[in-house]
Amino acid sequence: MNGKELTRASRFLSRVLRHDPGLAGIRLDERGWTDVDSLLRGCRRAGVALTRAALEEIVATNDKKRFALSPDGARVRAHQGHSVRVDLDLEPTRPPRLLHHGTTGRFLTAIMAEGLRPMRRHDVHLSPDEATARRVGSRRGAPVVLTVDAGRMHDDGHVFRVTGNGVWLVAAVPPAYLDAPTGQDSRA
Ligand code: HQG
Repeated sequence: MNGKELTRASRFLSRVLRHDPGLAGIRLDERGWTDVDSLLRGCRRAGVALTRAALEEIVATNDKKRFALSPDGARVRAHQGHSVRVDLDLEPTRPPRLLHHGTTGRFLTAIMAEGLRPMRRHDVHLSPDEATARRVGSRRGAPVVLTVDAGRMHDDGHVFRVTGNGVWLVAAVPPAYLDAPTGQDSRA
């Protein structure tokens, strides 16, 4: 497969493994895993020619390391980002003192008033570094990077988890723990 075909297959896998397993005629188990052989058959039926080798290449080289193979290589799942109900079975973990969330200006007033909400996903996604948050925000327009007082949230009882590819998850971030760049905080 060439780069373009791999990207297309990777996008399709994101949709199937996070949002719509029915597209490939498969099911996810309660932890989000699915059997690789059925997945490859389902992808072929849906018109996305995917071999075992190509899947392994996608898992290894995907820019955000979105997917994981089980240790025996028989199953695969998305690390995070699901809209279908799955329990990723991640341990509650103490976060670093600060985390970051990349968004864009038009959401800022709502976010500073009601906090960060998971919207269509299970959790709010936070990045350990500003550069990653900036990339996330730039998917939707000129990026704005918010700082989250994660250490204080954790001390106040909010539960954080971290995925295998380094994304921090939390149910919501109330506005009191958010900082916007100078001049952009509508509360200021
Ligand atoms: C915004 C991608 C109004 C939030 C990325 C975001 C990430 C609010 C959007 C991962 C709000 C939701 C997640 C509120 C939050 N009012 N807007 N109260 N609270 N928002 O895509 O964090 O490519 O569900 O700021 O790289 O952008 O899929 O979340 O703009 O890692 O692997 O509502 O998805 O990774 O958008 O991105 P999303 P996100 P993948």
